[in-house]
Amino acid sequence: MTIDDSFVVTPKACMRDHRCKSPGPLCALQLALMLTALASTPGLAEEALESANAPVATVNMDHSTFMPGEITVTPGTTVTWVNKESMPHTVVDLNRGFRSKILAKDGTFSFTFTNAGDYNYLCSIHPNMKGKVIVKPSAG
Ligand SMILES: [Cu+2]
Repeated sequence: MTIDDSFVVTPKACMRDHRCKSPGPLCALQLALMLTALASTPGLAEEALESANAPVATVNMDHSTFMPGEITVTPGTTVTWVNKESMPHTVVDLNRGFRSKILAKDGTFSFTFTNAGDYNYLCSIHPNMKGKVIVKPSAG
């Protein structure tokens, strides 16, 4: 996966790595443009966040438990569930936003959360095995 350099450059990175073709002011301009995009258009903001950080999180399944059972992420985060045990499990959103196939040992399922909200899910094989993903924009 390639990341557009224009979105990963920060003033600090400029100072440290000299990755910008021109010095400081252009970096500041790029940052300002990015922040403007973040502030004004939610759709672009999500794309920018995704390219800038490509945030990821992992939830393990072991002992018929989602761990962590509750996780808070920012919009654009890709959560990957990993089944650590031989017991088969699934990941099923109660609101049908996502649904994995049956995951054998070492099987994984990923879903990218673009919209803020609470996502309660369970394992359809073991309905008592529940988890929750909370998606909310980071403060500031
Ligand atoms: Cu299960």
